[in-house]
Amino acid sequence: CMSQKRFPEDFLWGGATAANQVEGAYNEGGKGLSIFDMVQFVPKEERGNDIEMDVKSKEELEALLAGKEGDNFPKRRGIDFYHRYQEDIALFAEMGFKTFRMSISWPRIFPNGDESQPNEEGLAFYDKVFDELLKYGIEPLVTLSHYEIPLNLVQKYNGWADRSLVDLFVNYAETVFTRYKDKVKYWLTFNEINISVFSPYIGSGILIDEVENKEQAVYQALHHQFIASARAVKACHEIIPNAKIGCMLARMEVYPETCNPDDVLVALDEDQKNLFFTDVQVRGYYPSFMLSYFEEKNIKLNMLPGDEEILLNHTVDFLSFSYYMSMVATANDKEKELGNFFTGVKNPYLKASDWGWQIDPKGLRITLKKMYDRYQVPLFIVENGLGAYDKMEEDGMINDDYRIDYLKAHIEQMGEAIKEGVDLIGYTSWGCIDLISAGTSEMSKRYGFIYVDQDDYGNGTLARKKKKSFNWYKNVIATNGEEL
Ligand code: P53
Repeated sequence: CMSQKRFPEDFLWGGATAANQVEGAYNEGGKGLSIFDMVQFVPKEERGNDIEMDVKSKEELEALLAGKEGDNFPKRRGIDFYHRYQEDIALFAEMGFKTFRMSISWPRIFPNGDESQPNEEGLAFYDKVFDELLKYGIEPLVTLSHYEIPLNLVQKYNGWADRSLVDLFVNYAETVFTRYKDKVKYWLTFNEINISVFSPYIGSGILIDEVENKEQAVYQALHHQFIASARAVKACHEIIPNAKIGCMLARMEVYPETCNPDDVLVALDEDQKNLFFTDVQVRGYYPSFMLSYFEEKNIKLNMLPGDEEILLNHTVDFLSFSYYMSMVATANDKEKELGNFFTGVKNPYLKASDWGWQIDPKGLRITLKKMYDRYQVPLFIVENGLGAYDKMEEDGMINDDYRIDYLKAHIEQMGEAIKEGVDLIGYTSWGCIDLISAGTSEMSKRYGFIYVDQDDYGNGTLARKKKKSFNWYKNVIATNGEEL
């Protein structure tokens, strides 16, 4: 084949997870409760197409803490990565991973979030995980906060709504930078920092019914997170001079439903509201369209002297993002047709997953080109993949050709984007090992190359098994993306 090589030699292939979805052992090793330990599994028959992750009031939280018969909190058990990380990492190494994205659970390090001294047992656990990765030459890529806010900070401060969390977070970040400075070179601050707009509890630890002006509280909390993120960037650069630290956005590529300028404008507005987050974290200041939006909505951000300088002086080294699907925006007040978290309108040119997520590989290329045009910093895809029901055949095989098709099509478009000049430094597919879904707490929504024997109720042996996609991805990495 004469085609020009697509992926750079040092391209970081790998897979991604988060502590809250894999570790389990929620009350072992001195760990405190985190926000997602309080979210229950709700069967599809009751949940419908809604994604509802939020605890909304003190009352609701108290009731959850008191517990009742039949409670099912899947994130408390995860897939038992806490005890099985050696086996799992050996499988990642077998696939040839260059990098493994994971998160540190903040309440493993500071169980209540506001202690003066860290929990040594928690720190020691991640030492073991990083050592295991480095043993195989796998570079850890570590998210500081992936929906793992210590629950005590919710109870005491209503989460990021309170500025106190900035110092507490920076202290946590400095603690782990100092501890792991010789082991971890790639860091991310907040996972999908824009999620707070949809889910204030999961994104910012806010019990939304406890505040008067909801939007005000969410954007104030986000301001605190921007400041905390910028200060973490500063600390990272000081403590680990050869490290790279990035931001992380749930990217929502949005198309206008038609070429009617009204639709185009609505789509543009949605796009700006999504890129607002990376505007702040990559460019270092609030974009004017957002300041106008705040004014129109009578949102008054409380900024302290020095905040603007912090944002401007400590921008990220690279931009990372998740990409699963694209959206369609319309100026018409149409009925929401899709079982989709974010958007109402169906794209007639695309197929959707069993969860209504519209599969769009070219959308990934579009988004890569658009973001690289806008920011001119290295890009890193740290989540992408297909949530699907997998079936184990009688011979024990899991033939996930649909997953291979999805990943192949997306990687192809990444290659095209690189050929077209985009600086893409890595790709970690989401849920490289089956894990608990963030949105629905299902185990049966699977993303992995590795199957985990567990159902939505925690039944199963937790045994790991390679799916068909395992060897496929292994070959993708071995050929540096040339053979798909
Ligand atoms: P699940 C919604 C839409 C896009 C990304 O999601 C999202 C969500 C939240 O559900 O979150 C990211 O597990 C997130 C991961 C999550 C993954 O997407 O609902 O960073 O923690 O697991 C997939 O299928």
